[in-house]
Amino acid sequence: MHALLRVAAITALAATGATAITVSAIGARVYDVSQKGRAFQPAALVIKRGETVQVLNDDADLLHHAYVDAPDFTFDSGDQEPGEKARIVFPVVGTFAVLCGIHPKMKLTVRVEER
Ligand SMILES: [Cu+2]
Repeated sequence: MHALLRVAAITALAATGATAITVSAIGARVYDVSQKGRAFQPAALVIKRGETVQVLNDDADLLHHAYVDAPDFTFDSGDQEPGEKARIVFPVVGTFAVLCGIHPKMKLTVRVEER
């Protein structure tokens, strides 16, 4: 990262808190995924290693609970109340299923490619 950008990232971090760390310090994309109506939308993504998938519980009255359980990568959001977002950073290359612990039919496939 360019030195000026790094300074900007640190300044943003000081100003706005943790959200700025993930976006600015890594400098990688964040992919937003809806869970409305008990379905991940989009249902499939192709991203680069180190990028972030942000799953939002945009259902008004349902809990969701996103998790990944792969041999080389695991993630667990805990219960997501309506309005809550969970950020999943994928550190390894591969194809991963993001599932919901509450709604077994929900599935998001994330293919992570080398940068
Ligand atoms: Cu769910």
